[in-house]
Amino acid sequence: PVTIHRGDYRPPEWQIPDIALDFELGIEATRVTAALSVVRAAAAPAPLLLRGDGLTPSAVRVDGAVWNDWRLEGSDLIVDLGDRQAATVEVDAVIDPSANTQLMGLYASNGMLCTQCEAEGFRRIAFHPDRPDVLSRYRVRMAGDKAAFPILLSNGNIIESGEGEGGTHWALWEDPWPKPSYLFALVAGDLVVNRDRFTTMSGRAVELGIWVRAGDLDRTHHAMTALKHSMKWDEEVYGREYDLDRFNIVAVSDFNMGAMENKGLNIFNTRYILADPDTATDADYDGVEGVVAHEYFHNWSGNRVTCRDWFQLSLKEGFTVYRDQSFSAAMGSAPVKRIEDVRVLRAAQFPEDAGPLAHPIRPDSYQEISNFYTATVYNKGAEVIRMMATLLGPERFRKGTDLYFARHDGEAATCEDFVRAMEEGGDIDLSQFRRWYEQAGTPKLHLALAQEGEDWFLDVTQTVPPTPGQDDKAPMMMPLRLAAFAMDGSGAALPDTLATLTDVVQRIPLGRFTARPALSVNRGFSAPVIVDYERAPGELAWLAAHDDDPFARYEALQQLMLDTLVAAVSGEAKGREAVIGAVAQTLTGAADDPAFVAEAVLLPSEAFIGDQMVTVDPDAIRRERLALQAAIGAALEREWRAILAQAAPPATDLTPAAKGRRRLRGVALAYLAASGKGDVPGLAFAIFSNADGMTERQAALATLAHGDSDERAHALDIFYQRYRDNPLVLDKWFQVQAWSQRADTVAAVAELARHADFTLANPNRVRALYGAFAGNQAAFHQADGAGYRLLADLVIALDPRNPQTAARMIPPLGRWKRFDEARQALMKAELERILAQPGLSRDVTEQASKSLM
Ligand code: HT7
Ligand code: ZN
Repeated sequence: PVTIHRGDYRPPEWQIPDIALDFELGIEATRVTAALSVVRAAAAPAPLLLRGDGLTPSAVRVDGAVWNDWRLEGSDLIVDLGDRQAATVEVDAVIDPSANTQLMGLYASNGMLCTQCEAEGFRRIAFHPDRPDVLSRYRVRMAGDKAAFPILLSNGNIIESGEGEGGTHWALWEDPWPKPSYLFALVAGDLVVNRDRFTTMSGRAVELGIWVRAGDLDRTHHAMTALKHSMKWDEEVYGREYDLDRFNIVAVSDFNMGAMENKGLNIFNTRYILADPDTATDADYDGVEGVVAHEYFHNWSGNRVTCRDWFQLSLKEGFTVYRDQSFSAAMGSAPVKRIEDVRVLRAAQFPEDAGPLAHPIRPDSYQEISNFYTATVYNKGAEVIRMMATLLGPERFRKGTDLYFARHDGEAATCEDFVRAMEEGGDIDLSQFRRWYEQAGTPKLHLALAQEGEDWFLDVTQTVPPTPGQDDKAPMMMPLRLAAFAMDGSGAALPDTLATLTDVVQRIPLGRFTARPALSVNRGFSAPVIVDYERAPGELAWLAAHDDDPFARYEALQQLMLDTLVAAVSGEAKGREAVIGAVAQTLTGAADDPAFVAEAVLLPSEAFIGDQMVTVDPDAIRRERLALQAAIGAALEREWRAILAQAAPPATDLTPAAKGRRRLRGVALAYLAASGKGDVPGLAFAIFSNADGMTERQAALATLAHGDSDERAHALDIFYQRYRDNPLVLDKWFQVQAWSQRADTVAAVAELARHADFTLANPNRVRALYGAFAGNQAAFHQADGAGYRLLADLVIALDPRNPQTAARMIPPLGRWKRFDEARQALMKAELERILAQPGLSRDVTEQASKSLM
């Protein structure tokens, strides 16, 4: 495969100010005519290069006349326009959406037609440069059978519509805002709409529509509320107003990712639109709110200001994730949201940064851009924006974003443009900070206290580990929030302080203390780093109880648990009583802030425990984590039972307090189950049966799924019978079984893959079973390699159908260096078996071959 390098960027030789697309729609044959008005941008004459993927041109015309001066080079179309400065180039082609199993370009899902063009899907619809720095105004005419496609949607505003011959109809849409091809969208199908209105800050009325299949309308209200909240928030916090008369969202069930921000016509995975209390958990509700916001915010961070090239992806994704995280924090509990975001970062991004697929948030090269929609580009990218916001403070950060939007509106910009706007708007020198865009790897801060009389100091030593292709690293500039407290009750303290790290070794004064203070460091997770600090006895427990920063209290308790678990895995019994005491102490705050308490008392994941070890021992981690869970469950049995004895809030109550109480009940049930008390299966089954909503029902089912009771089989059967016709809920049925801590989970997953309701055609179903399984550390890493074989079999079977989704399953196999020699050999053998398949996609080839390095 060809490697594309960031340094090779050249501006486009032709611009395309206007595009007219004409579609004659059919599920098996859609005729597309693309008329591109091209204008030479380069000084020297160059032929027009139009990318294609799976297209055959049936005719080419230039300025209305048949044109023969063209050729195909691979799948691309080269049109020689001589020394013309401008022309209208028309190309006809026919595509078969029903055969499009990749779900990129124009495809059929449940009888409807829809598109997905980011990153390079437009070239599967029409010949086009298909690069984000070519921006055009689009005029889209579509015609089709009225019975099959009563609704015809595209970007922008509808200009005209009418009836055609033989039961057909047509619509003409126009988008006044120039956009790159990846933001083009079209939907045709039998859909119903939830309509609403929003009046913008300048008083313009915007018609909002959420389009779904008949029967799903009642499940769109939360998404609509989230959309209106997002529109208001972006006006208030960033001064960004919506800029079209309509904003449409369409939900489709077959979708490679979460959603897509096409201008004025977002297309969503149903998973991030449909929610009602009976079928969606509180976490699902939060997911809907966050993704609706994310895609809406792209209207400015991504659409009005887009990316010059795909190396700049984090320009729109990192910034937009930061924006959606801030929005969700404002809609609910900010500390709990921060805990959740950091948990995701540590679970998905830190391992990526420490493995063979590590890359900077602005990568230097790629073979297949779809492989770079990663936790690094998205989530670490958001952390990098967050650090700039922290360094600048809210007012100067807003000045920076105002300048960025004003300066680059209508342009295809770079990460460098963003940083420069922050520097100028925020009046700060970010020269060194730019390393975050260049260097991969999670920085490590080694901390040590120093004392001169009663003056205390913190010595910070920063290292950035080597990553593929980057052996030597320079220190990063980062904000480090910290505080220090006397543990003797004297009240002496260093209040919340922001230090800026720039050097490899740096000393930070902490102030005067008569004895070693408790150190609260990286408060709020001000920098995405790993902190290495030898604590004094009792310090973590003290901080877990007394730190005035909730995130730091959470971190202290997690670290206490982690230290205990890591010691236990290497055969050392320590700290169990301190953990139980700290959990008990934290539970005293349950009535005031149940959501925070639920997060804080949760044990670190098996994967995160593994991340602390030189060689991951999945079996010992499972054993010791279960043992600690059982000990906490038994020691605090009264507390867990008291939490469960209180009535659950009604499922329709979606206030943060109600969600928090349900979350805590789920945690309490899990602890009680771990303690092995005989009545727990019955109790869980009663919660499952009496639940008035999915949060409680799923939590009880997941708890039962770990065990071996009659209630387990019974609950799984009831759940399946009740929801077998609801794909999103049936996904949960697959998922809870793939998460199970039972010893027979590998065999169970293999069996579920043969279930009549399992299909490779639907990415949600694939992720529900195999994505959940690959995250089940002890099962996936079963010593005989059966888990690895199962995942590799999936990749091999899925690749010919959907290479993007197949490639996203590979990273768990690439973590082989973290395991013992026997597992290493088994994992590598599966990667090699994948690579030996004939006709492998570029997506899977890149991920599997890099994973072996
Ligand atoms: N910007 C969107 C990315 C996306 C995507 C990328 C590759 C293949 C399919 C895709 N679907 C959506 C989603 C987002 O970040 O908002
Ligand atoms: Zn995005």
